[in-house]
This record gives sequence, C-alpha cells and structure tokens, in this order.
Amino acid sequence: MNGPVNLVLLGTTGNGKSTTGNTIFGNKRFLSKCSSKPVTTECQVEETTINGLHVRVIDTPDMLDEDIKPSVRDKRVKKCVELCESYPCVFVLVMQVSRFTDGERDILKKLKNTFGRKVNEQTIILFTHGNDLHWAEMSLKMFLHECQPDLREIVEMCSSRCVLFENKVSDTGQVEDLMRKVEEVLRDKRKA
Ligand SMILES: Nc1nc2c(ncn2[C@@H]2O[C@H](COP(=O)(O)OP(=O)(O)OP(=O)(O)O)[C@@H](O)[C@H]2O)c(=O)[nH]1
Ligand SMILES: [Mg+2]
Repeated sequence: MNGPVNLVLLGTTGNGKSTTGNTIFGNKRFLSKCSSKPVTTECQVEETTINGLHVRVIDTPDMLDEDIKPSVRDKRVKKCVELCESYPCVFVLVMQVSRFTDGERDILKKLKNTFGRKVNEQTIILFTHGNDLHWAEMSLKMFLHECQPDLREIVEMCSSRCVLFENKVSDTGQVEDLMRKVEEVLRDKRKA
C-alpha cells in the first residue's frame, strides 16, 4: 500500500467541500447541508484506501474568508496546518462551477500565505455542481476556455489541474479522475 497522502478540501463555505468528501468515500462521513450559515466549523479527518493509496481526507471549515474573526481564522489555520504536517499533501480547491465570487479572486494568494508559496504546485481545482455545465451543454474544457481572466489565472497557476464533480450523482468516474490528478501531483513532487 502507498501513502498516506493528505487530501485537503479547501474553499469558500457552501461550495461543497464536505459533500465532495462524501462523494470520495461513497458514503456520508462529513456533515453537509443546505444552509445560510457555515456548516463545518472544525477540521475533520477520515481515512480510506483508493486503488492501493492510503488517503487521509481532511475536510476544513472556510479559513480564507476575510469576514471571519481573525482569532477564529488563526485557530482554524493552525489546526489545519498541524494536520497537514504529517504526510505529503495534495490541496483540493473546491469551487462551484457556476459561481465565481469576488472573495475568490485572490484565493490562491491567500492559500500561499497559509500553506507556502509553492502551494499551487500541489493544488487541484475541483468544480462542483457539474450538472450546471451538463444542462448548458458545455464541457469543462469549453467552460475554462470562456471563463473570466481571474479564474483562468488561478487555473493556469495550478497547471490546469481541474476536475468536475456532480455530487448529486454517484459516479465513481469522477473520483477516479480526481485520483489520477492526485497521482500526477505526487509524481511531480517526487521528481522535484
Ligand atoms: N446540485 C449540487 N449541489 C451540491 C453539490 N455539491 C454540494 N452541493 C450542495 O451544496 C450545499 C453545501 O454543501 P457543503 O458540502 O455542506 O458545503 P461546504 O463547502 O462543506 O460548506 P461549509 O461546511 O459551510 O464550509 C449542500 O446542500 C450540498 O448538497 C453538487 O455538486 N451539486
Ligand atoms: Mg463543510
């Protein structure tokens, strides 16, 4: 068995971090719900083995929003960084495909301040609400081709490592796509 590797789910509240975690496991490990308030308030770690790779999935509360009280934010960041120290990390930046917010414009800068300047080399962008694209008859490639410059810059900084998830359907193909990108990041990290 290879690993362990930390798969760290990051991003704006409500984008689907916890639900994505549940899709990875194929069952409900993390609390996720429709809510006007943030749902996850503490990091939660769950472990599994996927294709022989020992994976520690770390679900996180939003740590990047500037409206969060600094003392709360610092505590969340400290806990997450501590959890990340143990093993190699792959960061999964969870975004809603149909919604790019002002607060997300400099999300990569915030991630660099938190996890180090090379964080982009270990980051995969995971777009949720994949059915929105499906209904618009658009592929992820088309979406990225037409997306706004700020988002394109983030994608390019992460070497276009993007995956599309629809958490409302159980399709193991999407988890396989994600794991292929995870292997890619780990391979590049070993070469570096
Ligand atoms: N239609 C659709 N809904 C989704 C998808 N992913 C997540 N959701 C819904 O979005 C809502 C928020 O999802 P969560 O997983 O709780 O979001 P989160 O990022 O963990 O939010 P916080 O814990 O508050 O930071 C829930 O109602 C989910 O069912 C998706 O791919 N498609
Ligand atoms: Mg959550």
